[in-house]
Amino acid sequence: MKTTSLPTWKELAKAYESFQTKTLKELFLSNPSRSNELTKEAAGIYIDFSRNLWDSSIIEKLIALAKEMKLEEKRDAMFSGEKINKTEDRAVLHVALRNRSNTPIYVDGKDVMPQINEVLDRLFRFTKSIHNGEWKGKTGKKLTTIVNIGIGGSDLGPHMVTYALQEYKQEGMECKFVSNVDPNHITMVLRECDPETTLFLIASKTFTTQETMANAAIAKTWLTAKLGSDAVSSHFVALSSNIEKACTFGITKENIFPFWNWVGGRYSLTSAIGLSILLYIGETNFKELLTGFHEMDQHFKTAPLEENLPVLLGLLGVWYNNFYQATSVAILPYDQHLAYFPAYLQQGDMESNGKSVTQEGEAIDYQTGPIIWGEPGTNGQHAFYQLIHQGTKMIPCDFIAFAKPCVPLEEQHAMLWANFIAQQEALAFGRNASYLQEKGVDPALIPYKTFSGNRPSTAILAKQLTPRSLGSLIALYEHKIFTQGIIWNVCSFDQWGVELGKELASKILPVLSSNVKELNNIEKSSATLINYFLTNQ
Ligand code: G6Q
Repeated sequence: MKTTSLPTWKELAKAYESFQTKTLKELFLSNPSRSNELTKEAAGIYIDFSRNLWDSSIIEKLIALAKEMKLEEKRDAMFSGEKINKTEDRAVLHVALRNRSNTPIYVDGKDVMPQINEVLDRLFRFTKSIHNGEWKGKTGKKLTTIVNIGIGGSDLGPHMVTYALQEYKQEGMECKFVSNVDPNHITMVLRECDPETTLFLIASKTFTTQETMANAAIAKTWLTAKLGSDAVSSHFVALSSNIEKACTFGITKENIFPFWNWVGGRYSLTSAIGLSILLYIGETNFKELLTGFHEMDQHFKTAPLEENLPVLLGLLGVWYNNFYQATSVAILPYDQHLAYFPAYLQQGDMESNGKSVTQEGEAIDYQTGPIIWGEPGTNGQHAFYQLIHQGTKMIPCDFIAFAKPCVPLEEQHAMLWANFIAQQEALAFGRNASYLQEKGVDPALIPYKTFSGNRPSTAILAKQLTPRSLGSLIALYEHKIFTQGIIWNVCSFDQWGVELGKELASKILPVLSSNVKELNNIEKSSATLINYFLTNQ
């Protein structure tokens, strides 16, 4: 079914024809209660949607489209454990991992909650034993440096969250991440580690990922060279759904924390994959994180679409992506703790909705997932905001901020907030030529100093960055992505697009490493690169 042939889509296209000439200035002037009407709050997250190029009539039409695409039914299907990931024949149940109300959720007729709770309990017990020193390294020392070895979904989430929640870290704990197959990455990290106090978490759902297996092998060699081969059992644990492969690597069964095939990599940070987070921030904070996720899950599941934050955020994105033809979305956190949040969302969004066939396998002739990018403010202001303010592209921006700082530097936090507000005002209302004339600006410079305004932004706020608000914020985006996937009628939970490159790399590797000059099966253009590599060793 093509979304673009639906009556509600056609309605929106018609509405866009007349709406596209409206400016934010006009929209605010024509409706004095616009700010109130377009701010919504749930699960500790407050969103001001008012500086966007839409109004209640457009929202109504977008919601009609969501209903026509059966968003509510499909959302309920996800929450009830149906196999909505059709191309992999899997349920999609990251919401079960943080189901703090513990209501049963069935997959193939079996309630998954007991196994989730059992693994969580094991993770909590393990964490306690690391923190109280009951679990020791081979030489009897406490393990205080966690090295998570994983990539993609087994890295980005834990990395982003541990960085974001560093004010909540358990005393003495350090956490490092190795993901890239580039040998520089593991070398840089191991250089800073003491084998006697380091715990390696091998985070891989499949336990076959080339990068992770290569880095895990290097870590094992490094450790055993210093502490002997019997050190592995006290310095390595696995987070995986492939118990057999983890055992073959040399990790004992008791040291493997499993998760399940209905947890997608990029949605896995609240599964065993999040052990680095748990070890770093402790059980109480980790439970708060889960609660934040759960609160937003519940809101998404139960709130009417008109009040539903992830739904509104998702529909707004569809409006820009498909009608205004905006190709990207900037994620601009005004909190340095969220430095890795844009990169995390890049995977979450682009791997989920970067698709060009429908759920029925037909080619798509409309735009799907946008490009996600961004950096923390205010850094971005001195780098790429120029293009957002005065460039030729429309770039809808998500501005994220927290009212209360995590560190006691209120004055500087106010500076941050002044910038946060000012940027959105400048984008929305710009600065026109007549104002500049009145101010006596050199007429020759007026075109350069004019800001067109009318550039959309959404303010996403919470009182403070806490484990709970972070959980809600992440879930907000997860469900936004879900909403958009339903509208675009794509399977948001597979990632076939990463396979071809992997396959080709495995064909190229033997040529690079064994110096076999057998280039017959290699693409001509790649042969040039191979030759460059081989002749410059
Ligand atoms: C995410 C993807 C992908 C995956 C990595 C790592 O949704 O599935 O990013 O997480 O390829 O996979 P493993 O955890 O199996 O090593």
